[in-house]
Amino acid sequence: MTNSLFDLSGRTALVTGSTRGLGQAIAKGLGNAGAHLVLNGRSVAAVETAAAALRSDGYTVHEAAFDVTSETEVMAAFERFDAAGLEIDILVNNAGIQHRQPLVELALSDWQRVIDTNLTSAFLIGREAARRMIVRGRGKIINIGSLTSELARATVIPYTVAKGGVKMLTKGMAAEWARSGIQTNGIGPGYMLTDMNEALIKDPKFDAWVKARTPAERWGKPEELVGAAVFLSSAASDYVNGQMIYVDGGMLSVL
Ligand code: GCO
Repeated sequence: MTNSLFDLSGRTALVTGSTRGLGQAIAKGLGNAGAHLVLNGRSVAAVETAAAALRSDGYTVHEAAFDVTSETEVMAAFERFDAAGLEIDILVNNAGIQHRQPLVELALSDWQRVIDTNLTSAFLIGREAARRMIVRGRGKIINIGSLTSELARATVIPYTVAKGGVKMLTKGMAAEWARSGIQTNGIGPGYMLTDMNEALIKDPKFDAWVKARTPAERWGKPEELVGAAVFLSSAASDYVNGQMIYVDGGMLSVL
């Protein structure tokens, strides 16, 4: 007797920034739970490559290369979904970039780029997805936050501000869309072994700090986000709204 509570069969999941890193791991995990996948990235070639790899493993995969910061491209992508009869049941707003630089040296263009990619994109894509989910009376939206949704780290302030905004956007979406059968929640990854963090992982001092500051005394693996993602994508979370689940080895819980 399998437990259907976490079964995503018959559902289609759009994961932004899913050609690598956390997005790729989350997409594969949702596919393992039965979802059909819509992969996204800015690069057509990277989306094609990631889709081919997942298809060779037996997953049902659609390709949606678009710039998540472009309202025009986001709206055109959803019009293509509509034309193809592709209903996005699950949206994971994962796309994000990092920019490490002291605020006093930061250019406005870099500030804007991080805010646009990490926060505004979740609004743009969430708005298009919700317009359609509301009609159907159901939907799951998962926004990917960060430890920096709660605590600031010097030199990553635009990222911190954006991820703090992701937490409040999650609550805002819940406030407006829960009545329409949409559950919006967030996942806050801890320090994960990703390309984005390569410089930190390779820095012996930073690596030692992460291991000392984290109760689990290690970095997280991208696939360790899958459980929370499947939970928040499934019927198991039908009465959960506006919450952040921190998958951080306990870092946020200790001094
Ligand atoms: C950094 C890291 C962090 C982590 C993650 C922590 O420079 O401190 O990139 O931002 O990636 O977001 O939750």
